[in-house]
Amino acid sequence: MGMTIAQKILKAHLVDGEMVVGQEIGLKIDQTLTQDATGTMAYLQFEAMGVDQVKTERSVAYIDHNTLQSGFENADDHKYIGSVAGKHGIYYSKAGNGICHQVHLERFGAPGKTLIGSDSHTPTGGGIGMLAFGAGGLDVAVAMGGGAYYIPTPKMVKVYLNGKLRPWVSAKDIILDVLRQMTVKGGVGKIVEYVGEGVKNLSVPERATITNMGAELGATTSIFPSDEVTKAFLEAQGRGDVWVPLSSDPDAQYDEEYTVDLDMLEPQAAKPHMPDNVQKVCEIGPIKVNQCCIGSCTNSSYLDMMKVAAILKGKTVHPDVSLTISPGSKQVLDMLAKNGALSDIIGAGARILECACGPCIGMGQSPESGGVSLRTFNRNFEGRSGTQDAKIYLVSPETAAVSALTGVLTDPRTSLGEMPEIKMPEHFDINDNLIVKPAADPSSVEVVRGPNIKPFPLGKALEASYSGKIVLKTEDNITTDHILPAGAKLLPYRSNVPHYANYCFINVDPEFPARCKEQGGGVIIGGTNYGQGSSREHAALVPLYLGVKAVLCKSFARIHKANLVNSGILPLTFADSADYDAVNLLDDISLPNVLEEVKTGAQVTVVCGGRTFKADCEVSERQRNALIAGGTLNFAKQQAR
Ligand code: MIC
Ligand code: SF4
Repeated sequence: MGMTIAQKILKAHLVDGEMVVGQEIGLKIDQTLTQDATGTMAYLQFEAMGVDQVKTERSVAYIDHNTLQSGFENADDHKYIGSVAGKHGIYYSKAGNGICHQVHLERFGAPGKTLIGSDSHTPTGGGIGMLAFGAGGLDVAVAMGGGAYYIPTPKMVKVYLNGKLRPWVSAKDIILDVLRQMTVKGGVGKIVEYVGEGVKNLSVPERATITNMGAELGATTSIFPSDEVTKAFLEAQGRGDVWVPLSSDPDAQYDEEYTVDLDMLEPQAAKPHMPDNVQKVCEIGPIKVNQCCIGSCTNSSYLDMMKVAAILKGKTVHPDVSLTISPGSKQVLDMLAKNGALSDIIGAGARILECACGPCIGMGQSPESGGVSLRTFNRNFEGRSGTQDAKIYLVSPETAAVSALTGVLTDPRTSLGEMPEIKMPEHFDINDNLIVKPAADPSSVEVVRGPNIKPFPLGKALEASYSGKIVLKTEDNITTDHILPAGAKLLPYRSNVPHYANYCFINVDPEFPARCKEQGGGVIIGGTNYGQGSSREHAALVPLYLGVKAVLCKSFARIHKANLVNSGILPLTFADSADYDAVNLLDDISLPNVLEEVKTGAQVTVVCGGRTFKADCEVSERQRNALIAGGTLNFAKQQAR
């Protein structure tokens, strides 16, 4: 039987298990990446493993999230990451060099290779035919140490792209349409592949916009073929030697299929507060806009920025709108500066921000109270911008730039006539002077740990039975931003779990941290798709620190579930989702036979609110052992003994 692109790469990297849908497989990982908001934990865990030099072909540590440095904390984190990188064979991309996914695509990614990154948008690499996964920091640490990365064998989804995009319609509109069709839960346990004649009409950065936002589908990852377009991109980056062709076999089997007719597609927007709440821009109508933000790992390529510059050239941003621009990398910004496009952007009145995540993760530029902000980003979860009642719409760079001029949400086809044509450059300007190579003599490097860097919590071995209280009951689609908000005020504490713990679920139930402390922890109840969004393992480590022993919900998002297991928190799902309605905050809850049940893979008996019912603990053998030991690191230590 023929294979899909992803199956070919999976097979070439398979080191454990069998590729049977749902069964766990272990993969050899060629490359890793971290960013600073998850990196400190990943490197503390890597250090705890006692491995001297990374065993991957390439590992890169990026500084792109916490670049505000409003106190010593972030700068200390950067110093720690830089020194740990130098000592252990990891390349270090300094603050200012750009957003991890954009820079990795430009300078390191390679078709046919595997990549895991401690950031959920790592699948951006699928734009050049790389099999790239978002993962928790511990999984990245293990991969750096040469260990396999484990995932349940995914189902395969085909998205057929027909035809060619019309002027003013862009890659962002394609992925927004896929989100409309598949929803934010539609990709869980699946790899999404883009095929069809429409593919050849999309450049690598456009493909990367699409694979990037595959994270919002909940997909394991997304991937494009590696073809002549990929080759030209890599050659233009001076890296033609890493190109290999890759495509699916004609008789490859897919579990699901979707179609997007590119020539029929119109500009789309994801309305507040979910990326799948998608409607055509022309149907939403001319709502008043207060802010437009262009950038983020989804839409900050040279191509995107050149389009924006061409739209803004010679015009002025509407008096009521604040327009921010954050180019994705130093390469992009440098090229805009050299060819004059930066001047067109500045001249129109845009505010130029650093090449970093910035407003996407609430590091500044929070909108005004109740403000409407159009963003080219990938997430519009409530409160993520830093303003709880702001209304965030996710749109293409074209829609954002045109609306910044008109002051209202505007279908870009309607106002400016002909779309300026932007060509991919034959050569990108290459200057890697912000990427520090690992030290030639690792023993000479001293790892620097600032006072904000606190040890990470470790789980406790599972006991025969458990009893406690329900400390929180939540609804469907709880995001990791709900579990642990980010933003300018809290991101500085990513290396300080005890302090960060005071903000756990703060926007859902402000009493949660105090309640956990009072009860000595307990069990969290959730609805469907619990833990969607970011890969931040803090969303597991902090509840662990607060004594949470289990999360019992209707279903989990993939990365968060893996992070719970890694930290030794039981991921349980209601066998009968009707039981969800019968459990309430502060009910007594016990798992009278949990150790035996987890050991044998039986359903877990739950006694709560005077009723007895069953929950599933759907994990692999490997994960079972980790849960029994109280987390993956504990289990690894036991095995080492
Ligand atoms: C995000 O977009 O939410 C982040 C910030 O990049 C996260 C990682 C983090 O929380 O540090 C992600 O997507 O994984
Ligand atoms: Fe950074 Fe935003 Fe991309 Fe996350 S989604 S990596 S915060 S730019």
